[in-house]
Amino acid sequence: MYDSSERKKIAAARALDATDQEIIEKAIDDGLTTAWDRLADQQPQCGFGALGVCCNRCAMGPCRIEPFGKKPTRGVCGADADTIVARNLLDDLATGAAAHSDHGREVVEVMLETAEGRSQGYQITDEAKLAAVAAEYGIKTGKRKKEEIAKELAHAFLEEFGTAKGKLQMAGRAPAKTQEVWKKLGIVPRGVDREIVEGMHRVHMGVDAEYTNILLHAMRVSLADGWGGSMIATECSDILFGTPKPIKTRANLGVLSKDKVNIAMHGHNPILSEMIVKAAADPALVKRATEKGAKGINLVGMCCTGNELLMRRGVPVAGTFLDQELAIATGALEAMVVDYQCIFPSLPQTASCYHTKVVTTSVKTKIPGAVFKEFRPENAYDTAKEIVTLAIDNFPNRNPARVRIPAKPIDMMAGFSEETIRKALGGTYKPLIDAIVAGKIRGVVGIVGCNNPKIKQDYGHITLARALIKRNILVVETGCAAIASGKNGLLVPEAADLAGDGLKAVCKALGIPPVLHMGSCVDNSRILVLAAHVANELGVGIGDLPVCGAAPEWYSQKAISIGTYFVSSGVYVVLGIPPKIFGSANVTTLLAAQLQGITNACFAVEPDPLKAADLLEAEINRKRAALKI
Ligand code: XCC
Ligand code: SF4
Repeated sequence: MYDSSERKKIAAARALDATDQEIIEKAIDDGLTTAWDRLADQQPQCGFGALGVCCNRCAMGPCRIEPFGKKPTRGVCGADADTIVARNLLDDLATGAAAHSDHGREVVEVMLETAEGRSQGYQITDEAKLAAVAAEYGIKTGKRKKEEIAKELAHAFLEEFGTAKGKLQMAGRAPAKTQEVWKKLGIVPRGVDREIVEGMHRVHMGVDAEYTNILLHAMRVSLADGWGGSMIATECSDILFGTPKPIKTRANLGVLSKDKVNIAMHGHNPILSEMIVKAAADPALVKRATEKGAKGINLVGMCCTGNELLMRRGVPVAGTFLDQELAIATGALEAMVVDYQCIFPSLPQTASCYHTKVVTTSVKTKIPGAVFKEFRPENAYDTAKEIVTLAIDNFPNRNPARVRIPAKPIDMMAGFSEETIRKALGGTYKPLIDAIVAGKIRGVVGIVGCNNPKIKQDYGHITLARALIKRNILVVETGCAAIASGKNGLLVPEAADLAGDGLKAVCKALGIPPVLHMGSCVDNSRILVLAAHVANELGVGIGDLPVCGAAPEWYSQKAISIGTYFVSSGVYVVLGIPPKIFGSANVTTLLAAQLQGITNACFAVEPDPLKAADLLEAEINRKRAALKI
């Protein structure tokens, strides 16, 4: 057991945010085991694994390569460090691309079922976007019913997954010069599923052994994600639920309510969380909540499904990836409802210390100890009502003596879709381009990705964002990075005061924050589209723009795919957590140097966010100089 000053010290080392620290202390007090404790239990972590030189691919293994040039230098099959490291990276990347894309496919399926009248509670909401995207696919719109157009578009989207056309339609959104680079490299993405499956094929023992060839395919898989699966997820979600517009909401664990039924929605796909939002507004359920002694129903989001909800509905967000256990540790949560991705398998165990029920909803994500309520589009609304009822009926089990809710949520603004940004600028990016040419804004950095208990929660995101805006670099964000900024007060227009004079003036004139929340992780596609528009207006490639990316606290395989599609599209990316590649000098050199000569972008690894800011600024200056601005 720790005394109170020890607890404070531990909490301060684990998280940047005071409300998180408060609940970390409570969790320690309550005797919970969290990700931080489990990371400590794992020490020392396997050095072979960390360097990427461990292979467990086939039954002749597991094998590992001695990283310092001694024996063994090859696995049983004869694979060397280059092959093993590259194959492991492709495997991780393909897993991440599959996660984004399978999520995208589910949204398309709901759109199709909705268009055919087979879903319950959904509708086609954004007709303007439907028409615009349909036109890109050559689908006639005119006076046709929105359902007819949506049906045809859904089929066209599904084609992108297993297309026989030989080229992803969505990837045609990239500037010609960028596509030219892909063509030269032979990595034009052909179909979402195809690239992922081919990736799985290539990592099988005895298939691809040449690290450059493996990594080129990894780039192709990532492009099929960013310009395919993820982009389709975003576009289709906008059509179904509306394209985000600027919206105000609040963030941190203080968004939980002491007298209402608290339901946290955690995971990724808006098709579940949107329906829970709808069900929670059902008058019969609101009445039931009061009958159980609550003052109403309080919905909060977590992680990316939280981002989907706050972008479109202004639903308050309880926190990032490392807040999932803390939300339960408040003792104030009646239910945590999840779909998939980034859900700790330990949640039911954490919840068992309180009254909280963990509800799984996807056949793809079952967790021992959770309540499973299968969520299908045909009876989505009924299932959502059942889940909300389950939470309401759990309210009387809350033990007020074990509840602790931090006092103050922080105001934040979100909803900066590409369309919204373009519209705010007057329909073209010329004002942004002018500001960049004039040097008022030096460039743009996308800060994206997760938390990782290996770095103090949110410290990397916030330190980097603050350093960049001070240097007049506009920051756009998605995923848990964006939520971190929300919790830290960077997503309000007043935060412009923290920016350098040039950026500050632009933000004040437009009434926007210096850090723009652009959505969930699949919404990194919004950043790609924005970059494509700007590049097209200038007649250059994305690789020519003073635009960079950073993932200071990433943990997920999805982040590997995201980083790689940015680099493949010409955007330099700095990682705060080292990828498992350092066991191969060749792979490392290719990713951290040689790629620059090909896509005009590469990866860098820099755990110190202030030094990362220096690297990003230097890259922006390099690209500005090449543009002669
Ligand atoms: Fe997951 Fe998307 Fe990472 Fe957050 S940022 S930890 S992937 S929730 Ni996507
Ligand atoms: Fe070992 Fe080769 Fe099998 Fe990997 S694929 S486990 S290196 S034999």
